[in-house]
Amino acid sequence: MKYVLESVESQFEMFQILNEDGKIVNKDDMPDLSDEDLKELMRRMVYTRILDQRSIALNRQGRLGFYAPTAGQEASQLGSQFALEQDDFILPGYRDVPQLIWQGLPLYQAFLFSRGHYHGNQMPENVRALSPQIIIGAQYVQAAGVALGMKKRGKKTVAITYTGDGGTSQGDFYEGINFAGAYQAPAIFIVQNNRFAISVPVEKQTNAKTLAQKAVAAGIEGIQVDGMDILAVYAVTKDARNRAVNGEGPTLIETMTYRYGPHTMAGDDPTRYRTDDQDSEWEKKDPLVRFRKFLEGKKLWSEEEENKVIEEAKDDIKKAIKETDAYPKQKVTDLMENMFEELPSNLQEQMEEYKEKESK
Ligand SMILES: Cc1ncc(C[n+]2csc(CCOP(=O)(O)OP(=O)(O)O)c2C)c(N)n1
Ligand SMILES: [Mg+2]
Repeated sequence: MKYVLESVESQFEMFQILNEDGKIVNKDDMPDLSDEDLKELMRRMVYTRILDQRSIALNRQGRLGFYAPTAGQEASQLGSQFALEQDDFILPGYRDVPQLIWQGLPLYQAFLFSRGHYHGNQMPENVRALSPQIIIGAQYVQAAGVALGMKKRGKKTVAITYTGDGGTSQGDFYEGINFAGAYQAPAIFIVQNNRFAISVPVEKQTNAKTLAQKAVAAGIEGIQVDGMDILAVYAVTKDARNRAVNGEGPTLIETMTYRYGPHTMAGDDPTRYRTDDQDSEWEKKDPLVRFRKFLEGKKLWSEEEENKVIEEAKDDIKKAIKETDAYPKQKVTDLMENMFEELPSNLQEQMEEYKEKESK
C-alpha cells in the first residue's frame, strides 16, 4: 500500500511555465496569448494589488467592513478567471472578490458587500456568480449542482469554484468533487493552497502530500500548479475548461500560493504563526515581480505603464468609495423583501410595522 500511495503522489509534481526569474521553463505548454492579453494580465495584477492595499487602508479607517486580503494570490485568482468566458458561473469564497470584479462586478458593489449591504450580493445581469461564500467548502457542493444543471441544459459553459487548503478538510469538499465526477459535470474546482487556514498550517490539515491528489479518489483529473505563475494557472484552467465543455468531466486544481497579509482584517496576527523567513521565501516568488521581468524581457512593459495602471486604480477606487457612501442605506424592510418571495403572515405584520417606522 505504501508503494501505491507513493506512486500516486509522485504524479503530482507542480506544473510551472515561468520560474521565479521570469524565465520560461516549459516552452511546450506556453499558452496561446497575444501580446495584448499578456499586458492585460499584468495590468489586472497591478490593479488588484493596489485595490488590496486601498481596501486594507479603507478598512482601517472604518470605511469598509469584512475584508480578506488578496496580495500574493493575484496569479492564482486572476489567471484562473482569465480562462473563463462571460457565461461561465463563479462560486467564490470570501477571498475571491477580485475574480468577480474582473468578471464585471462594479467596485462600489464589492465595497457594499464588504459593508454587509445586500446590494453587494446582487450580481449584475452579465455576471453569473453567487455571492462570496463564508461557510468553508459549501460552494463546492453548489458548484457540482450548477455544473450538472449546465450539462443537462446542453450548455457549453462551466461552473468554477474556489476554496482554500483548509477547505479541503470539509466534508462538502469531498461531496462536491465526488458528485461532479459521478455525473461528469463541467466543473472546475480550485484549491488555493496559501499554506494556512487562518493560523493552522497545511501540514497539520492533512497527511496528504498534495491536495491535488485528492482528485484520484473521486476519479477526476487533478493537477498541482505554481500559483505564483499566472501563465501556468491560466494554462491549466483553460485546459480544464476545454475538457469540461467537451464532456470530459471536472478537474481539481491546486494552486500553490501565499497570502502576504493577515487572514482577514478582523484582527489575526500572522507574526504569531508565520516566520519572517517563510514570508520572505514566498515574497521571492511574487507573481507580479516574476511576470514583470518576463514582460520587460519582451519589451512589453515599462515603469510608465505600471504607474498609469496604479493611478487608474487609485482613481477608480476613490470614485467607487464615493458611490458606496452615496448608495441608499439598507433598511430592515429591504432585508425582508430580499429574503422571501412571499412573506409569511407573521413577517407581513412586522413589515408593516417597519414600513411605518422607516417612513418617519
Ligand atoms: C464551515 C466553517 N467552519 C469554520 C469557519 C471559520 N473559518 C473561516 S476562514 C477559515 C480558514 C479557511 O482556510 P482556507 O480554506 O485555507 O482558506 P484561506 O482563508 O486561507 O483562503 C475558517 C476555519 C467557517 N467560515 N466555516
Ligand atoms: Mg488557506
